[in-house]
Amino acid sequence: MIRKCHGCGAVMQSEKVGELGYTSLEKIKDSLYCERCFKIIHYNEKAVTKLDNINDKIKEEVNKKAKYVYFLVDLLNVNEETMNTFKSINVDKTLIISKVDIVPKSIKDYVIKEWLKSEYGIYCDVIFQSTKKNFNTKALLRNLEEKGVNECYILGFTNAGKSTLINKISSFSEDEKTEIATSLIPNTTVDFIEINNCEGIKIVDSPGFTLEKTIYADDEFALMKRVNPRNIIKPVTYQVKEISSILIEDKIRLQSNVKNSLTFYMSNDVLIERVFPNNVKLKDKECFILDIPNNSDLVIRSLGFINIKKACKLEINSDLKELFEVRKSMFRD
Ligand SMILES: Nc1nc2c(ncn2[C@@H]2O[C@H](COP(=O)(O)OP(=O)(O)O)[C@@H](O)[C@H]2O)c(=O)[nH]1
Ligand SMILES: [Mg+2]
Repeated sequence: MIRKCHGCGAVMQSEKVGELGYTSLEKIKDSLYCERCFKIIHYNEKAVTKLDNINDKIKEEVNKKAKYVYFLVDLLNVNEETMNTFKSINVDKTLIISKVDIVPKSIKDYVIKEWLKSEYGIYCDVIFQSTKKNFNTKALLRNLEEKGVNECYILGFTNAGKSTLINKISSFSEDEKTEIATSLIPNTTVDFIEINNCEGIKIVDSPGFTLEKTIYADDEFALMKRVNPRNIIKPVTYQVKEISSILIEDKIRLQSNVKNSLTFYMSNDVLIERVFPNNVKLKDKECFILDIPNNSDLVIRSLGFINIKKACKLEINSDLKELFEVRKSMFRD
C-alpha cells in the first residue's frame, strides 16, 4: 500500500536516502512522518526542496479535480505574479488575505477590496484571516456550508500560511489529529495532502506555488526569516534628497531624482539604510531606471512594497530586476 507522509504529502519510501519521503526501513511501517518532516517538526530543521514544474502541476490537478478553491495570499505578496496565478485557476474560488495580524491598522479591509478590483480585476469574494490571532479561522468552513460544498483545495504561494491554517482548523476536531509540517522555508509541503477531520469537510493542502524569483537565495535562511514579518508592520518613511539613496539588505539600491518620500511596507526586520553617493555599495550591479508616477507603489516581489509620493525617475542598482513592479497606490492622494 502506498503511504504518504502526513507532514509533507510525499510518498514514503526507504530506498533513496535524502530524497523525498525517505524513512528508514524499520520505521516505515509505523511512522506517520518521513525523516525530513520529523526533523522539521521536532528539531526545527531547515530543508530546502526543489520541486520541478510545480506551478503547472498544481494548476493541472486543481483545474481537473477541485470543487472549490481558497487561495491564500498575505498583503505583502499581492502582486502581478501572484494575482495572475490566482486568476488562472478555473474553479469557483475565494481569495483569502492571510496573516492580517501583520497588516498596519491604517490599511482598511474595504480599501484593500476596492483596490483588488481596480488594480487587479479581482471581483470574487475576499475573506480576511489570521491563524496567529485565530481570526476567521473557520470562515472557510462556514463559507462552504453556505454554498453546500463539502470539499476544497487550499492554494497559494509558498509561505502564505496554508498548512498552519489547516492545522489550526483540524486542531478543533475531536478526531485523531496529525500535524502538517510548516516552516518559513519554501516548499515544506511537497504534494497534496487530504485532511478529513474538519467538520465533515475534506480539505486538501497543496505545495505552494513558487515565485520565479525571490530576494533571498535558496540557502539564505536568515534573510527568509527577516522577510517574514513576525508582528504587525510599522510603515517606515524615509525622506530622501537627490543626493541620498536607500540600500535594502545590501541587494537593492534606490535613488529618486527628486526630493521624495518613500514609505516601506515590509517586515520591520529587513535591513534598510540610507547611503550617500560616494558609498560604492552595489554601484557595480546592473542599473536601470523606472518611471514612477505620483503616489505609486514600487513592489518588490517576495519582500513587500514601497509607497512613493512624488513622480520621479527611480534609479535602481540590483541584480534582481525581475522582482520589481510599479502600480497605483491603494491610498488616495
Ligand atoms: N504573522 C503570521 N504568520 C503566520 C500566520 N500563519 C502562518 N504564519 C507563518 O508563516 C510561515 C509559513 O507558514 P506555512 O503554513 O508553512 O505556509 P505554507 O507554505 O503556505 O503552507 C510560518 O513561519 C508560519 O508560522 C499568521 O496568521 N500570521
Ligand atoms: Mg505548506
